Amino acid sequence: MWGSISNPARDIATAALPDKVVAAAAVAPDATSPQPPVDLVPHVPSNYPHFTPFVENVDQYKAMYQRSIEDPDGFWADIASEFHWHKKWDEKHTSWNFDVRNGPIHVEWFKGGLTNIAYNCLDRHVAAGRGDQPCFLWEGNEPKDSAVMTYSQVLGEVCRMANYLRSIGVGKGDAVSIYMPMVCELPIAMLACARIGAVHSVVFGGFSAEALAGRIADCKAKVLITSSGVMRGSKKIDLKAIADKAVEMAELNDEHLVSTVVVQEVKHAVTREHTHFVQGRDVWWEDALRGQPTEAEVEWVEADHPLFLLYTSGSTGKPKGVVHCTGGYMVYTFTTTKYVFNMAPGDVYWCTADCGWITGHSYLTYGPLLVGASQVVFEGVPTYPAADRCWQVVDKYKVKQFYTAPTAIRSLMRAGELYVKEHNRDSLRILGSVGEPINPEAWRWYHDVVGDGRCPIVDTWWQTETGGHMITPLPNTWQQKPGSATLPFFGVVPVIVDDKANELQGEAEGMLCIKQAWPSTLRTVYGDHDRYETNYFKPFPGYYFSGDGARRDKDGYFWITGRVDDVINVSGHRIGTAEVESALVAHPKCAEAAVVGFEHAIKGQGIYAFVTLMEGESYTEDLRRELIASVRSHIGAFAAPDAIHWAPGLPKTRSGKIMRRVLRKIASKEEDQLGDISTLADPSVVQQLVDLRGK
Ligand code: 6R9
Repeated sequence: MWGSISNPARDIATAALPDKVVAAAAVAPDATSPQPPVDLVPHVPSNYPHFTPFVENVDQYKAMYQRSIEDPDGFWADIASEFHWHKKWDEKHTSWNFDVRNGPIHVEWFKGGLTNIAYNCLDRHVAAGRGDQPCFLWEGNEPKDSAVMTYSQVLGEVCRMANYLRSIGVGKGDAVSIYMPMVCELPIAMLACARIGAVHSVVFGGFSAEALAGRIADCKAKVLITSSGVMRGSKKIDLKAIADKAVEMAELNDEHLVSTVVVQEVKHAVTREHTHFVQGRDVWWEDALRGQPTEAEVEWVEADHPLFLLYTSGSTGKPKGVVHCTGGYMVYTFTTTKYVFNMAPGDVYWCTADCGWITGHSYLTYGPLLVGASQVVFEGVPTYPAADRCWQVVDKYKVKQFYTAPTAIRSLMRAGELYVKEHNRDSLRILGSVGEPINPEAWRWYHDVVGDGRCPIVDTWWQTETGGHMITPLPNTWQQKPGSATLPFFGVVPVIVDDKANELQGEAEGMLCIKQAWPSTLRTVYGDHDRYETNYFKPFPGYYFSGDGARRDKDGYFWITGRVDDVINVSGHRIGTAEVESALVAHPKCAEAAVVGFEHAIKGQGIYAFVTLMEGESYTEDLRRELIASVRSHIGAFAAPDAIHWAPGLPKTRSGKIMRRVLRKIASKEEDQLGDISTLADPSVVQQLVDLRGK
């Protein structure tokens, strides 16, 4: 059965696939080819009668999947042929080593090929006559503010920005930092970098000056593109003031950084008159682009030329600059966008993520434009001015695919059904979830209330490092189970391993690893290939280690159980406990800090900090506030601890290692389930901590 297409009625699916993919997928694999770990559930007849999936059933999926992992060169080349390549890739274009025991880790896709992702996102569609189609449907923080930009208009603006960047000496391989709110100029700036082969580094607008400074300095950005300000709900944020401070801090150690700051004016937040401007260094976006032609030469880059770096938190040290490269990332984000959201050109799609995170890169700036969708770019928050904002916007633009995070779903669920029911939502076809495990209760509410039971849910598991969806349902192709990300996408070979890197078969629970390279595999950690190998490939030799735990059930479905390292997932944002700890310890009155996650009804996980003060300092509310402020200024408001627990001492082993397991139990009030604490150097600290709870 594996490898054959059993359903003959697949005309629609076939129409949506490159012919060669379908034809080759129908060829049964030989006996020596990798076999699926367990059999999959049979396809259950459709629950969604009005919905026709591109991949019609599980058998067709299996055939395509099988080919994708056995013949990656052929499978992905067929899809890549849909794009414009200035020079075609070599016949055998992939090569990788995922095993540290066999030498340096390296990954190559579309070797020999030259292309440009911005060209494929924009020029290709304009050339095909889609220039007048809306590309961005911008929806401001206030419901009265909105704007539409067509593909031609976006292309024109991208070219003008590209020309300007070139005029100030930015070229192939140079890093550009971007620190902006969700205005169309943000993806435009990203695409302008891509057009000239510059490497963008977007920093989420919620990060503090210090966090931005670290990211500017690490990649040695020549230019910073920012905005005057932003309204977040009813709060005004002076982004430029933060950016100024960041540039100053970054330059303390290296005066050759940022030579130009481009400032885009967000009039409804902070006007020009109220923006601090550094003569000779700063330039207004409008002035920079004035007189620049709306056409710009394309920089054709090698498929493995870096497209961007994006900083993400890990369990140790400072955030890592994850590097993604052009060709593989382009083909993979396109393919996942197309199949996971069942998206056709012209579909109206809305992803609520910010471009500061990977979801905004892959499923806002790049994937949907590669498909040719019209997409909502939303500046605001889901609960402003009221908790019905999302559904009002869905109706306004007739959104077909909606993609958001469980934390948003839970907060809207709490606001109540009435907000949803006030709006009709009949344009919706697919509902996506990303960022953290979705609890079955939120899943059901999303499915039954938001989608009126008509829309399949795609619970997509992936990471900054993976660039695109890894384990995800294909909508209406197989049966869903609330809370499970279900099955691997094409080209992805997930395995569950035990502590000793043994692969576990069948039903199993353990560490989630990936066995072979997929097109958008991260290529390195910027400036630190050793760290790349140590973090991702050394923990379980032979595999990429995700940092997540997972369980595989009897039907082969994957259930992500959450991070197994010291990373906390707060509202879908990854925060390293080490980063929060060092922000706390930076306060002169803090001697030591230990941070753990705890279950939070809305955010998924909250941040719980145990703090030991310097000798002679006392516990006060003011100090608690100062400690939280320290985290806000070192990282950003989104990383502020939810709880500070005073700790005269921390539970440590005799070798001085903090036992976080014990702290987690205390944070979640489960000290009756501490287990064996006999290895603690001083077991009495546990009772002291319990006594100080809530103090
Ligand atoms: C895309 C993104 C990655 C971490 C990842 C995991 C968690 C993301 C998930 C999920 C369960 C899902 N995660 N999607 N857990 N189910 N559908 O969020 O990237 O910010 O790098 O975070 O998020 O723990 O390891 P990133």
